[in-house]
Amino acid sequence: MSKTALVTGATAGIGEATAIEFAKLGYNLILTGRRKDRLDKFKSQLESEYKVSVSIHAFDIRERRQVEDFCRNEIGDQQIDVLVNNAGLASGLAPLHAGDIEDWEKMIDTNVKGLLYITRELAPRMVDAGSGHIINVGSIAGVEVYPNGNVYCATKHAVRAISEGLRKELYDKGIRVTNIAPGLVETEFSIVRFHGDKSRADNVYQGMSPLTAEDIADCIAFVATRPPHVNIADMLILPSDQGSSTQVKRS
Ligand code: NDP
Ligand code: 8X3
Repeated sequence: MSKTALVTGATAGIGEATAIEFAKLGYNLILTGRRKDRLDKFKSQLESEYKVSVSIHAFDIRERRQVEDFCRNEIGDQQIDVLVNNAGLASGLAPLHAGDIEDWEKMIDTNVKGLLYITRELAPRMVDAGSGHIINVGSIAGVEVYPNGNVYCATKHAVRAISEGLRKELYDKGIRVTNIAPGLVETEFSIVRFHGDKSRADNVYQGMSPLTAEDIADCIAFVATRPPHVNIADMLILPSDQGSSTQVKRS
């Protein structure tokens, strides 16, 4: 029987590329994001190209009731083999003493609370089934802190801590947990971070070769397809041009 992967934030970037990788592997898909028009188009594309079943669900992962409704009423008691907690964002890049509190709330509510809401709903099914894999998309920002990244880095440190906690609580229940920590990946991430300022976003990747969403999707598919006795607990993936959060070689 085909396996099922649930990918949050599948309307763009890493989540979209991950859904394609799982479709290539023959997984049925449950995809989420807020932009329903993108989900509609993506479902048709995946079903016609890869002949897998795709169910799409548009909701805001920051809204606990919407997450609960999705998990309890929309997907029913379906078994989830792989949960990819990918939905997330950075909003703003400013010193904390000049930070925008609305930016902070968006990041904390999405990257930390949203991830917790959905995991709290779906992890018990994995425990009952005695199998499953939770793959959390963290960041190099969860490993080191860079100036002006304060709250974003705090959320990704939280993702890493949550991943480690989950792993220690679930390893003896047949469930694997992985923290994926990418460096610079060119997606809509920087456009969102700079509130739609495309030229400022382009500058982030100027003169260097960033990772692509497909590079990270490839790593996620790799960790998900290891033999059952192998759990890749943590994976840091950097562009070759990046030495650390603050060290980037540019031509
Ligand atoms: P994108 O902006 O391209 O994609 C973000 C995805 O998250 C979209 O599908 C978006 O969907 C979804 N999302 C954001 N907010 C919400 C919300 N409130 N409710 C539901 N879905 C939401 O960025 P990336 O693909 O780069 O980012 C994916 C993950 O990777 C994030 O967690 C990010 O922090 C992490 N990451 C990114 C890196 C990078 O350099 N790009 C590096 C390291 C980690 P929609 O807007 O339709 O709701
Ligand atoms: C996204 C990469 O370097 O902007 O998590 O934090 S970075």
